[in-house]
Amino acid sequence: MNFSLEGRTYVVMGVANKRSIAWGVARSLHEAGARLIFTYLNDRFEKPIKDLAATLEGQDALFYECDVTNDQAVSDTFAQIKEDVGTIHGLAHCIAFANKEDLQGEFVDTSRDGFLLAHNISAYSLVAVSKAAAPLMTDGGSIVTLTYLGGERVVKNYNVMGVAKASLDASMKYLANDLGKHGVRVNAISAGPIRTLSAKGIGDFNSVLKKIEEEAPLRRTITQEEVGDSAYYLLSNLSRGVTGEIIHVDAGYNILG
Ligand code: NDP
Ligand code: N5H
Repeated sequence: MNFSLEGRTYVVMGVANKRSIAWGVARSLHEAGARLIFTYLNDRFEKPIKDLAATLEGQDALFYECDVTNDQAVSDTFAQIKEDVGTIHGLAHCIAFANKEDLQGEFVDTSRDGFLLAHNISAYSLVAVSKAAAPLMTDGGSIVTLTYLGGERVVKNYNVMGVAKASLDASMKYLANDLGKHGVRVNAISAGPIRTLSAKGIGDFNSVLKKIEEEAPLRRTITQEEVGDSAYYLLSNLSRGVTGEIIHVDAGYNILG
């Protein structure tokens, strides 16, 4: 079995900084020899991501601005990628957003706008991006998204994001069914809590991490690198028989009742 991703090209969406899960994915793919394409929200994030990517030795990365709420931006981005590199072999979707006020208190208080915003950025974006990216996967391909246990069961404060993740999980399965006939697989990784920019400022995050350390089967939290390596598996031929699946990379926490 050849574990190398040499000669293969992957799009990584959602690197905000070195703590991002997307950055863990990028590093695992880079170590396996892949060529990387990064997308970022707007020009505010262009320099930070370019500086970060410059630390990947020998990596000849490409960069595109892509706000996933903008249909034109999504189709323009993948049209440009097609022109610049031709075929891609996979894509990592590591994007989510909800208003801060909707990530505390009670879900019943969620506004219509807050609900739609969270679903637009965190769930519909996978559909839009998959539709634009799949035609570039002419040798077959693999798409991976990032989800969380709060989409499967009620987790305190996750609220509207839990409902958006349930939509993301179902979207992933319907996409897997549609795109399978074109040789494109679609899967999700359900990551355990990791301290990232998104998690910053969220009350009680320390106690969430402490509970995992006390109760998860492995008695510890997980890292960006561990999510990255599972994404590498899902984005490579090692997982060629797997689609429509959610892999929990959470030290086993989800099996607890
Ligand atoms: P980060 O804050 O590092 O990443 C979130 C990313 O979403 C940022 O890069 C941000 O881009 C991007 N984003 C937000 N809105 C848009 C938009 N309109 N268009 C394009 N990009 C956008 O956090 P994480 O690494 O934690 O999050 C990555 C994924 O992992 C998310 O789906 C999250 O729900 C999931 N996850 C995280 C867990 C955790 O504990 N951290 C646990 C389980 C799942 P920019 O920086 O340019 O604003
Ligand atoms: C149960 C929990 C803790 C409570 C809920 C956390 C939900 C987090 C997800 C979203 C994506 C966070 C979010 O949208 C934050 C924004 O309102 C403010 N932050 C930003 O705008 C920063 C600058 C940018 C970079 O962030 C984004 N997203 O663009 C869940 C935790 C135990 C696990 C967790 C943290 C899950 C998850 O999905 O991220």
